[in-house]
Amino acid sequence: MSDSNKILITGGAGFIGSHLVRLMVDKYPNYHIYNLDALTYAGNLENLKAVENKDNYTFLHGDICDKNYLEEIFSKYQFDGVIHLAAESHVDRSIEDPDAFAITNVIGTLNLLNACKKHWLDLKDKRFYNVSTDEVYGSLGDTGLFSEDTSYDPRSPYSASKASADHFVRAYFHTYNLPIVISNCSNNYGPEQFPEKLIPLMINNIKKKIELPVYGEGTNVRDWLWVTDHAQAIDLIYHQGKTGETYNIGGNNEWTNIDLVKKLCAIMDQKLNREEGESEKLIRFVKDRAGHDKRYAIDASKIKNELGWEPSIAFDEGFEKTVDWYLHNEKWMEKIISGAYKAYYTKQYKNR
Ligand code: NAD
Ligand code: TDX
Repeated sequence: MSDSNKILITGGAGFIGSHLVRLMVDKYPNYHIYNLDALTYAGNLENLKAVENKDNYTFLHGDICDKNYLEEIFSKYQFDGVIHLAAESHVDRSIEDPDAFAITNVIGTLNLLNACKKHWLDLKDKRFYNVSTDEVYGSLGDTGLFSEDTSYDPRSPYSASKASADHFVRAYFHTYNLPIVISNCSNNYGPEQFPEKLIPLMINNIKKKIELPVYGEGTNVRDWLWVTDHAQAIDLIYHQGKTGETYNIGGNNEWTNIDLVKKLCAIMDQKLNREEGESEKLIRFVKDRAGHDKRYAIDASKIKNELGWEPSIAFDEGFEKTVDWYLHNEKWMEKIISGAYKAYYTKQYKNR
């Protein structure tokens, strides 16, 4: 699958999407990368400044729920491949408003599948890649790992919507031979993540000496992966993954939330010349997330053995780079914090 050269990336103005768009535009000057994004609260064109004037990049402002718009761009541009990341991505929001997740994540994905099915009369060298999450597998106990054979057991409205999308994608492979591939990845961290997510939220709060809301007892475990490593895995799977297959992607890097937040506090104390232990005093154990999955952890041996992918950087290095990025990009953060997000965050926090 190496000769596809007109690739539609959806959700390219979001956190992972913008890393992927930049990687693909730079790495493949002979490809044309089309970025379709609705610019919801989570979309941010500032993340794409480095590529916005490149000849092999086009931004398409549109909604994957708008079938007419999809028809228009599929007719006009004749894409060879789709890498689908556009989604409502935040679990807490899915608990408050599940419908938005069903609409974008399920119906939006279905619309894209239908557009591919209609326009790809010759399926040779075509590919629909669905970027999914480890959360579709449910919640682990103290031991064990999610493999590609783990049964789906989604527990939040977010993960239910992502699981449903994955099922539709596989159904289009089996029913219509649509050449698909899926990956399920663990928690990403790095620059340009929307500050509703744990790490950038905590960095911002520590910096401003605002309380640090740790859900429940902070014992839930997540497996963290450097976002560029995820983008590189997507590139590899898009080009070399086997049609119809699923690949798990993970960092082999499990942390309890409380240990992660304490590590962040320690790094930030040093960087901000604060007394050792000062930021930790901001930690508050707040009401738990409803249905909070206990532990996620990925067995990434398939992608390692079959495609040769492994995380490229150690967590300490990636974590420090992440902190530095947010500390050096205050304007990026302030623009988001002072916008519509402020009202959402204040409301969330008051409810806890
Ligand atoms: P994000 O919330 O940062 O970005 C989502 C992007 O999708 C935004 O730019 C937004 O404007 C766009 N979008 C939303 N609804 C849209 C619509 N209807 N039409 C067009 N565009 C729309 O999300 P992210 O963290 O970058 O996640 C990207 C994808 O990767 C998602 O599918 C998510 O489920 C998956 N994923 C994320 C993680 C993670 O840790 N963040 C881990 C595994 C998988
Ligand atoms: O304020 C907080 N306090 C807290 O304790 C927030 C925002 C989160 N948490 C906890 C909940 C989780 O156990 O931290 C952990 C990480 O939370 P999030 O950053 O909201 O991520 P998570 O719910 O694990 O989901 C993420 O990883 C998988 C992404 O948002 C998903 O899109 C992805 O699929």
